[in-house]
Amino acid sequence: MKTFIQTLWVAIIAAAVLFMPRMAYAAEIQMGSNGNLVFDPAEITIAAGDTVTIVNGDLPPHNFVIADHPELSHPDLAFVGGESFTVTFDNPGDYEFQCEPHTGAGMKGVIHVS
Ligand SMILES: [Cu+2]
Repeated sequence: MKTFIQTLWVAIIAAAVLFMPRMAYAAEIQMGSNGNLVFDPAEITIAAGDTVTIVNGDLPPHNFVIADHPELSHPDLAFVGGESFTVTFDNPGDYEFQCEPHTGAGMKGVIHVS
């Protein structure tokens, strides 16, 4: 019985270690990182149901627009550094996003949702 309880504990701890980071996963993308007109990182891979927080950095204003997905976009311009918003991606796919004022400067990226 004691061995069974010990084994059970090991299994519970192993499961917690395996699944905890998954449950708590939330990616962050910075806009205008280090004074450059970029998203940082510009490419990430997340799982369906994960949340991405987009944080305003340098050289505002910025926005976050995914063509064909207005429900996931944040077209309002962010003017204040540190301003942030979160987007939850429920469906798998590749989501190409851009900052409308700076698309010509190459401020774009992609989120892969597996
Ligand atoms: Cu921008």
